[in-house]
Amino acid sequence: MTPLLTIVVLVLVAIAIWQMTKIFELSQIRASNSQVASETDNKYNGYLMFAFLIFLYGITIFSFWKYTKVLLPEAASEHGGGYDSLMVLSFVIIFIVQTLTQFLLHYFAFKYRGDRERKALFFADNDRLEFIWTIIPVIVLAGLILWGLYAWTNIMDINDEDDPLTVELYAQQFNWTARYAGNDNVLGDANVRMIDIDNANVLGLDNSDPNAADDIIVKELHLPVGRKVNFKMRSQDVLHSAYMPHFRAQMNCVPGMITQFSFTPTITTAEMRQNPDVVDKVKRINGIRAEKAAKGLDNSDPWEFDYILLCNKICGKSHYNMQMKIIVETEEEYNAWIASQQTFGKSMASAQ
Ligand SMILES: [Cu+2]
Repeated sequence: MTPLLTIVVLVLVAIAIWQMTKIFELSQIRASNSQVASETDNKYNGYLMFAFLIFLYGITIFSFWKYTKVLLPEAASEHGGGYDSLMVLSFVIIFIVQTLTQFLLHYFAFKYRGDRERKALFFADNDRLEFIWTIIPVIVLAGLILWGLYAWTNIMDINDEDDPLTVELYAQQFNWTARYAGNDNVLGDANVRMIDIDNANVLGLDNSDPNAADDIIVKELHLPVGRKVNFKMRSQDVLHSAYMPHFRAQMNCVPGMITQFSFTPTITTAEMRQNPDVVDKVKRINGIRAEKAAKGLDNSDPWEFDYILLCNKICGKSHYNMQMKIIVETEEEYNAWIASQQTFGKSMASAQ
């Protein structure tokens, strides 16, 4: 309440000062009309244009310096490299065009600042100029769009070639569950209407479907490196979005339908922890955490890098914390882990 009152008082004080200056201005009798800009005003505004340009360039350089380090490390999936190249090229083009056009905009505002001696040149149109500023964006944008479409069709080409692992990602407010298809690599039928919490059937698997018995339901996603994974996404309640930033992957999870995404992880968790960018980031975060620990604050335990699955649709009050750990490991480690997990059939048998 106090901050609100303070803000209200400050706003009222500002309005009072503004009104008082207006009264003061009105009480001044002026010989000349102050509403018309003088030569000094024009010059002053012309140079202010340059000052603003310097401010824009300054804040750009500052942002590069300060925030480049919070960007994601190298892509950990097969398609991620191509995706990153497309993004970098788009950024470079936008950066060059923005730097040039901002300079021209502000320079011309300065060059053609108000001058009583100068008369404006009038011409209706210039075909050559219009052609140039139409054709250049057309070529550049067509190139970007074509490359984008090519990348999109490649990434979204979900098929069963190369013996992919089938994994379901199940979203609900506010957590993720993963389901492996088991030995047959076919997910059993499931429907939210068949959810039976009392019998631990949390994902609503169809008991009568023989494909369901060997399915494995887990709360931590393990993936073998180098093997393609076909994800099938479901949602129990509202729109969620399965976002795996390190693999450059995202797909909406929509109630009532199954959506898909596919990628091949290329870097294990252990290898990614050695990546210089990741090492740097972990060091920085643990520095902050050490400071917190010294002050006796929460969330101050040392942090270790892990891949992560996040929800990227604002789905409710605990959306910010809807996440699941992803572990990319060698084929052997994965096989050992999956063998130690209980199948749906067994967990149902022990629940009854
Ligand atoms: Cu969500």
